[in-house]
Amino acid sequence: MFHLRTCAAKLRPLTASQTVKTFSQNRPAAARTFQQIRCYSAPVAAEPFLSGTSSNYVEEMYCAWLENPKSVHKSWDIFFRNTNAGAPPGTAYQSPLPLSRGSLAAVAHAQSLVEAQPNVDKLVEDHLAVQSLIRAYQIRGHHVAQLDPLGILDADLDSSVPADIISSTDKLGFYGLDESDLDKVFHLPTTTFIGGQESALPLREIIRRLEMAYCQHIGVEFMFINDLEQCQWIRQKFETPGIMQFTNEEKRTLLARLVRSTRFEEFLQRKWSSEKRFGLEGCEVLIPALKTIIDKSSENGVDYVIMGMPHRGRLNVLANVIRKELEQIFCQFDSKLEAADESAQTMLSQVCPCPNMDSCQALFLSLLVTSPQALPCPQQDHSRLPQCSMAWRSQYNITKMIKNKYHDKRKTDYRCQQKTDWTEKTFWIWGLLWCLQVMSILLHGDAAFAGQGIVYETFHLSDLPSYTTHGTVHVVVNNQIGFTTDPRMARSSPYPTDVARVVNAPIFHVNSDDPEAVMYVCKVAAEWRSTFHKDVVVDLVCYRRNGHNEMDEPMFTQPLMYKQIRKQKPVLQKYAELLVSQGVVNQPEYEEEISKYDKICEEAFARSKDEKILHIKHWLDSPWPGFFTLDGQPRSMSCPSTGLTEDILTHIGNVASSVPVENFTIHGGLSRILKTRGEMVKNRTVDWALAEYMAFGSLLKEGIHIRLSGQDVERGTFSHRHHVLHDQNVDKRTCIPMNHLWPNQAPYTVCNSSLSEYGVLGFELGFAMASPNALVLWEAQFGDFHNTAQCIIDQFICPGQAKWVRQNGIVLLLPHGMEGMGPEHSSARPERFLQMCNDDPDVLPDLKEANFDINQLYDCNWVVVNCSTPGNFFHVLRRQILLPFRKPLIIFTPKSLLRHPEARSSFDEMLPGTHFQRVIPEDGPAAQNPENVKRLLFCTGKVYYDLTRERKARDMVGQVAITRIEQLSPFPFDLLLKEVQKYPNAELAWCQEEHKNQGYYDYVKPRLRTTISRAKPVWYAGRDPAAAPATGNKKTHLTELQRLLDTAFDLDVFKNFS
Ligand SMILES: Cc1ncc(C[n+]2csc(CCOP(=O)(O)OP(=O)(O)O)c2C)c(N)n1
Ligand SMILES: [Mg+2]
Repeated sequence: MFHLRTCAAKLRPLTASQTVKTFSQNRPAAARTFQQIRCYSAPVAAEPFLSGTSSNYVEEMYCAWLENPKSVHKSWDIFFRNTNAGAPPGTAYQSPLPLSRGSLAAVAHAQSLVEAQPNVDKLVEDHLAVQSLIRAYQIRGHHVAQLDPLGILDADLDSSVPADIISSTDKLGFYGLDESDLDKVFHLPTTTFIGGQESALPLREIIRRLEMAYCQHIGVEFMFINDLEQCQWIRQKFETPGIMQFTNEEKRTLLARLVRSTRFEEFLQRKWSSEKRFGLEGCEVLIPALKTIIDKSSENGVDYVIMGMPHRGRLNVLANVIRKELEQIFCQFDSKLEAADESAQTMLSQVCPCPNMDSCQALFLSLLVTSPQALPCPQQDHSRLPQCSMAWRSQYNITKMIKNKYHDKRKTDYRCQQKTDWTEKTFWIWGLLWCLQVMSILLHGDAAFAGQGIVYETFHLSDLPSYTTHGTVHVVVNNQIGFTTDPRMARSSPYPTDVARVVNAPIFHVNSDDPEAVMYVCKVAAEWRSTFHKDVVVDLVCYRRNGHNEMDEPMFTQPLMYKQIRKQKPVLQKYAELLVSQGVVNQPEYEEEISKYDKICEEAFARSKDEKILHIKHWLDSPWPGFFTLDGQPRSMSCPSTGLTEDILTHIGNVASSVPVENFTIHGGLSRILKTRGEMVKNRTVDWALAEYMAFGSLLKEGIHIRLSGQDVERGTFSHRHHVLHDQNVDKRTCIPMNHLWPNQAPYTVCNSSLSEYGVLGFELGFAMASPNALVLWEAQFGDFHNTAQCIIDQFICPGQAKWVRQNGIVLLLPHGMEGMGPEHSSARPERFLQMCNDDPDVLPDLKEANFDINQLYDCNWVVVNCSTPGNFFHVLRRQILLPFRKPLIIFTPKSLLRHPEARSSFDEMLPGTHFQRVIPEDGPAAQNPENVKRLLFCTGKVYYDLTRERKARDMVGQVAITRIEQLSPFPFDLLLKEVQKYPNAELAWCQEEHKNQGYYDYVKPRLRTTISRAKPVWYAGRDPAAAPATGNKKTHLTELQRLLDTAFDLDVFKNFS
């Protein structure tokens, strides 16, 4: 388990005569060029050994020799001179030609020179070996870096030393070198900066400097990056001799920050020793690390940082990075604290502006914290708090939300600046500016970083044009344990951070007991982000001084590790001793710093006792200014008509059926589709795609940014949408007609996503959170696949307002319908969404209440609809924005109805004064003579069309009424009561195409019964219960469908059950 140390320290120091200066050519490092130019003279180029890597090496030396003949070894100097003078290929080494033919004296002179030089083959090999050796350190040096502060573990889970790292002199043999070569001088390749101003060094010094760069307390993983400029940038940052220097002032600041971090945890431990707080002890360096990243980024133009983090050290980050008032934090521990705000059940989402950052004045920090355990929940018995429930998943869900919050902030702020040209091009120029100002930092635990697949999913979003944040700085609190699980049982990759390699993010592992090394890598990470706008990872290799929480006994499971931890001197103490020994601070100054901060904590603690009420809104960052009243209430409790004028409908329809740019050739099939659209517009009708167009286009006119994201949404999985046109003759030339609708419209973003539901839905949720003035829609390819994003739905969308104290108007479009497409492409699982609705099935609300429908919407946790007409789909999309508050909207969208000739709506259903119909009542012959109706069938969605066809075929239009419930939740009790009362002689049945244990039945039945005070039964016509959502056999599908229709229209079928 102990690292073998490399041998450089044991190697003899250089003697004065061997100092590198002797070999210096005083060529500035910057003069080196990375672009190699083939520039040998013809004879040199023709030398037989000049092939492969050796040719690069000799070429480089040749260039150096041309600049300054003394810069290369004497032997090479002679060789180049000879070959330049005309030595034929292959002969220059063995018997060089005389410099001047015919002169015996010259022949003899040249001969003596050749005899004086060493075996040139060996020389070339040695130089190549040294090049390989340098490269080996760059690639694998981190494996031997001393990363574990405890000195007993291996951060890469491997105690062996790679064969090509020189851990003892006998390993020189790996390169065909031996001890006698240690004092030979070697020319340095351009791919290293260890020389500083020197271009050649003795081997001994080369190894020593490589060790200094790669094998101390920093392990740099970067050689997988396939961009030369980026690799050179990193090499320069870590290899340049003496680059890691700190001024005394910087050292004192670092010490002061460590004092705060450490003493804060100690204070909490003293005051609330029996509370679980998931303290930072063992990684106190996190606080100065974050502050360094923020400071450095701020210097580079960042003025808004959005941070996401898990449980570990959360209070400390709030106190010492966000600078949340200490009394506000301390009062959370008071179990008598009352919640002032509605819905404030848990103190989960803590986001706050921070106007008084000490490090940069205009900096605002938003912190999203995720786990309920770090802060005690008011009105809850702490001892029974669920163990970290979903903290982990939350952490990564937050990842995407953060990324989107960032993304959307760019757009909304851009709009605030009243930029009117919303073309994609200008947007991206602004995007580049924004990436200088807004940045995200994500914190992770080691076990979760390696284990949670969402980390991989979001890394893959990091460079996609519509999802990038232009570089997130990831900080891993790598305490080398996950709860009680040893990393060797928790991951198969060497490091917990290996997942970041897929996006070429550099990874800086650092021993967190070396605070200066930590500050240095944080500084480099921030610079990387501001230089390349890409992700970067800082892996703080640390330990966890206590158990998983303060109540846990770690010795049960990690006895040896914890014996070592007990002996471990805290990092603050170590660093203070170092600075005292260096004379940077003296002991009294250090002690004063400690007592100053302790006093701050004590005073805040005294003040915290005055806090009696918890105001959740004080912990929130973006309260959607202007959207709510100052009290946080909706500005009204009504919704205007969602209809539009004929002119607007026609204009949008015309753009939707045209190509609004010149010389743009579209596919012939698409021309036909657009032509059909044009005809529909002339006929004043819309199908599904056109209805969506009308809704989006009209909201854009009103300044609402629309973002539609998901797999293949641009064309539409079912090839019905075609929002992005592709020129058939010019590669990658596209046109988005939706962005050509109005002169000053808001932007329309439609983006095909990566094949990730979890990552992408989380991203969109964050987007929707940033502003109420954006309609953000995520479409599943098939509704079935939302299940891979279940955490986002369960933990964020469903309980959003209650748990996170934030409204969110995200829209989920979930293609759904039993159409014989098998068990993976049929069901968006309506039963799951309905089961999570927060209304009480057994309580009939006050139907006489003013604005009953809007109040219902305000009280619900989400809205679930299944529209049967394009017109209603249009209205519900517009209502989502015209409502004075925001709720998530789940829409089960159709597949076959997209092209169903009856699934059309007239403009008349979309004109001013019209609105979304929660229920579409029967309006045929049955409604004319309601007392003749024997059965009132309730249904939702596509099955309506099957039912009406069957009813017509059976000639039962007068006997069976069919009423569509378009808004399933909140349940339209008021309208359904009227429907039931209208048909006094009808028996009631619910008809659905889904299996009985699925679909809507379990949700609808008790609510319908409550509506009619349980006066009648509510029968079921549909498929039998089943485990799978649908059969894979087409014939079985059709048989099942016919059976359910038979039941629906057999007026005697329920007689035996009465
Ligand atoms: C999705 C999920 N799975 C499991 C847990 C339970 N859990 C909470 S913390 C934790 C260990 C996390 O280890 P690590 O990521 O290394 O962070 P550390 O606690 O060591 O800082 C586990 C398994 C959880 N909260 N969420
Ligand atoms: Mg851990």
